[in-house]
This record gives sequence, C-alpha cells and structure tokens, in this order.
Amino acid sequence: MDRKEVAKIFEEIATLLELQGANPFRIRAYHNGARAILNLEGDLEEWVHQGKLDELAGIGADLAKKIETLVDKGKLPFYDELRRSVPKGLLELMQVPGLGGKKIRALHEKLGIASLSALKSACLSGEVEKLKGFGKKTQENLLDALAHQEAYSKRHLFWEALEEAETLIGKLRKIPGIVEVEIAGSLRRGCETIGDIDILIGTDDPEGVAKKILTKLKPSRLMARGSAKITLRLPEGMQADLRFIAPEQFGFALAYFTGSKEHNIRMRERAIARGWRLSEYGLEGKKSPFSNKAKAPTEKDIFHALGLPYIPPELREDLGEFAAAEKGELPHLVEEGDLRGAFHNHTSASDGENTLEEMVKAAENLGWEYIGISDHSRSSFQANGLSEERVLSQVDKIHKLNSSKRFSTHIFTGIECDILRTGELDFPDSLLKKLDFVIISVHNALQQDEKTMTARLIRAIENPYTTMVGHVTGRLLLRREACKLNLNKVIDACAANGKIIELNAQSKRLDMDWRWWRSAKEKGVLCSINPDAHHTSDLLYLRAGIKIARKGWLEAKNIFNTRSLAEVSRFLSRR
Ligand code: DGT
Ligand code: CA
Ligand code: CA
Ligand code: ZN
Repeated sequence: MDRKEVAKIFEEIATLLELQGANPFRIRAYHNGARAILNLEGDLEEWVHQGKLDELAGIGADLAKKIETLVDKGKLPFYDELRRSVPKGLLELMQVPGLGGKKIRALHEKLGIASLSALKSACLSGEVEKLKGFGKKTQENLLDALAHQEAYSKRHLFWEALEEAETLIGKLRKIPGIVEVEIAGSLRRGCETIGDIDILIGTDDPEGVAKKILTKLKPSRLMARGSAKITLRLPEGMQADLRFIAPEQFGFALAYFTGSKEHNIRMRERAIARGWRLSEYGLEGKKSPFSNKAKAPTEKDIFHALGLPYIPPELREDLGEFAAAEKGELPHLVEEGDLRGAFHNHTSASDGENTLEEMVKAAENLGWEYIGISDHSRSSFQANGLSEERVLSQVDKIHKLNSSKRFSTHIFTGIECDILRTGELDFPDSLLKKLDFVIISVHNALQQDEKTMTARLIRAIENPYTTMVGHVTGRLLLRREACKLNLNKVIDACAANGKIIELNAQSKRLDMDWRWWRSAKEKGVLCSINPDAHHTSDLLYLRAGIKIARKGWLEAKNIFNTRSLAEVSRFLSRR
C-alpha cells in the first residue's frame, strides 16, 4: 500500500470518527497523520521497516503501528471495524464533496438521513437549510454536488490515471513475450478526466502473456478475463482494460482504441468512400493498400492510406481536425521539450511546502532557464498571504539570490494577487510595479453572477501591472464547477490589453479548459503553462499542461514560457 492510499484511509478514519462524535483531538490526530504521510521525505516502506515512523511530527506510537499494519498487510482491522459500525448509506454520503463527518452526523440525527436519495429529497423540500450550521447556500451546494455525483464518481483525474498507467506499463515492459505496449483511449488523447485506462499489448502469445500478468499482479485486482482482454482494478477505484493485439494489427488497434468514437466514425466513412472497411483489425477490401502484409502498418500509414497526414491523438475529437488536415493546416503542436521555465510557483512564505531555495533548486535540476515565484497576496489569509512588507523582503531576497549566481536558474519576482470582489487588486500599483510579473486570481466570492464576475475580471485585466490571469474559471475537476463567466469577453479583454492567460497545469484544475484555447490563440492571446506548484514535485505538472495545450491546438509560439530568458525579460519589462 502506498502513501496516498494510507493517507486516504486515515482521512476516512477521521471522518468516520467525526461521524460518531469522537473526541476532536483524536480526529485531529488522523488528519495530521495523513498530512505527515503525504509529506514524508523518501519511501514510506523504508520508514516503516526502519521503525522510525514515530519520530515524525504528527505520528505517535499508535498511528505508527497502524501505518505499519497497512503497509505490511494491506489492511487494517480497526478501520474495517469502524466502517462496519456505520450504516452503509452514511458511507455513501461521505463521498459527497462538502459533507464532512460533523454534517453527516447532524443530517442523520436530526433528519434521519442515511442515503443519497434521502439527502436529495430533504434538500429539495428545504429541510436541510433549516438545520443549524447548514443554511440556504449549503443546501444549494449540496444539491449541485448531488447532481454531479454520479458522473463524477465514475471518472478520474488525467494526472492520477497517467501515474497509474505508467506504473502499470513499467511492470508490463518487464514481462517476456510482450512486443510493444501503448496507452490508448482518452488518456492518450489528453482528456482532463478519464473513465478507464486503455492499454494495448502487442504479442503473439496472448494466453501466455495473460497468465504471466496475472501471476505478477495480485489476482485480487482481476475483474474480468476474456481471450483478448483482461480488466484490472487499480487503486482509487480506477479500472484498466488490457487488450492483447497481434503485432501485425497493432497500428489498427491503436488507432481504433485511441478514439474518440466520433473521430473513428469519420475515419470509417473515409474508408467506405474508398471502397474499404476499416476496423481495429485492419483495412479490408479490394485493392486495400495493406493486403500484402510485408510490414505491420503504423497509425501514420493508416492516415496516409485515407488521404490524410498523421493527426496527433490530442486532436482526435472530430472538432475540425479533418478539415485542417485536408488543407494542410494542422498545427505543429507544442512539445514537452519546448518549455524553458514556468511561472506561478508558491513557497513556504505562503502556503507552499518548500522554501524559495528548494523550489529554485528543483527548477534548476529540471534544467529550467527561469522560474517565476508568486506567493499569495494578503487577502488570501487562509493561504498565509503576504503583507506588503513580506513581499518586499521576498523581492530583496530574490534579487540577492540572483546576483549571487548560486543557481543557474534565473528567478523572477511576482505575486499571485487576489482579485477583490469589485475587480480591484489586493495590492496598490506602487507595490505591483516593483515586481517582475503579476498573476491575478479569484479566490473568494466565486458564486457571483456572470455579469458581476466577468466585469470583475475585466477590470483586473485592465490594470496596467497585470501580467497574466491565473486559473481563470476556478473549476476543480470532479469537485467544483467553473464559476459563471463570459469567457469570450475575458479572452477579448486579454487580447485587447496584451495580457497572458495561464493554463494552470495543477492536476485538479487544468484551467483554462482546452476547448477555449483555439479561439484564444486566434485572437492572439498568449498562454503560459504554469504548475501552480505548492511543492517541488508539483513542477512536474507541466507535463499535464503540455498535453492540455496540445489538445487546445497550441504551438510553441503561442506559449509564453517557450521563450528564452532574454525574450521573457524583455516582455515583462515592457509593463
Ligand atoms: P473514457 O474511458 O470514458 O475516458 O473514454 P475513452 O475514449 O477512453 O473510451 P473507452 O474506454 O470506452 O473506449 C476507448 C476507445 O475505443 C474509444 O475512444 C473509441 C473506441 N471505441 C470504443 N467503443 C466504440 C464504439 O462503439 N464505436 C467506435 N467507433 N469506437 C469505439
Ligand atoms: Ca478509456
Ligand atoms: Ca475502455
Ligand atoms: Zn490560486
């Protein structure tokens, strides 16, 4: 069991205890424990086996013992017992965003609610808002969460699916008899959420390989088994379809199972128009270019046979890729290696986990030419936002670090400045102009109506010291909808004022949504792919950002942080 799973169980224990009305100190101990595990330096198993866990702040002897059991045995009787002691419907309620143990307890004790459907009717009849500690807003939010609950509970974040898939593929590559392995489906297309992971395995010996996979991976993870496919259950409730493909058919299967369905339909129509039949097995029919199987056709060969250049997986949504391909106007999509640095990185001065130096060191290790530091501004007090004095002292520190040449990565001074309710910025211009760059973000009053929110953002965009807009819609994937906003108008305002829009690459955000970038790019708006890092390891989120940028048809020239240090400095000094 890895640290994420252990931490998740601790969080659940905390909720379950809260639900039973346990002592708050006991509840807090599990929250703190979960946090300590997630932030632990090094390998969890090593900590367990060296018996050093209880040296960590936040972990006492009792928790250390429980972690040990979870890591060694993969389960914890105390936790199972706790779950059994709670009515099943209440466990379901725990999955609803915004419902903690305390609230569930109140709903259960005061209104007898013990299921999702009972909660829904109580919200609809207005009983919930009358409860102490709930109110109208909470009731509305609950209804909203319930409406999305079903769809949400079935999907997973791109980043988490990618991590699971890559771990699995690492194991598969070591299995003899496997000629090739590729990710397909929505994950390969770079969708922001993933239903299930699709993995294709090229092999001449599906039987033998399936057997080896099942002995290597724990059989408890097997959900279904057919002759050409096995389905595995991965941590976090994720599912992976593993398909076995004869190597000579691999290109066809890859094209088919990458999808999307809509894209596949158009491909099949093109084949039919030429008198052929396209499937996951081949392109059949008279004079099919692949009838003499000298060499296994690749995806590229298949596109060519249908009169098209290679269409990258991210574009395969039937959203204009065929028309662009026919005109020879497919974009030359940005690639991971094109990025030279990134903005929007927090440090322990506000709510980041690592110090300034640690963040810069991590950027240097990744070969970044520059890193933009932007901690929170004073109104974000929940995130330990910086006062004017603290900003100035950070600026001073950064200037000294830059001139010391201690790091080869240049540091830009910045702020993630709150946009106040009216569109005013959290700091006066006199401070903002001392910084290299200013990211403006909405962190409060997310529920404003569309008109108010749009005007609020545009006013902030028009501030001469604004450089870019952070996480523009405020959405949290699978948890919170985008705020109400006229994005067209916001994009226009950025175009008119020469302001950049961030593609926030944090796994939960991926905001602005990929569906908007093509129009932003056509209006001449630049994109900055930013990790919104709160930890050194978050810098890697840029990979997810690149995938989404590609899905939004973006090229290197549309992306600010593909520019060199000198070009970026010149751009920033213009404000
Ligand atoms: P997901 O898993 O919901 O995030 O989305 P996908 O796109 O990964 O969908 P999935 O896993 O059901 O199937 C993988 C691909 O297989 C899909 O993108 C296209 C192809 N495929 C599956 N079923 C059909 C079908 O009925 N018709 C066509 N044309 N293609 C299909
Ligand atoms: Ca899938
Ligand atoms: Ca699938
Ligand atoms: Zn933010």
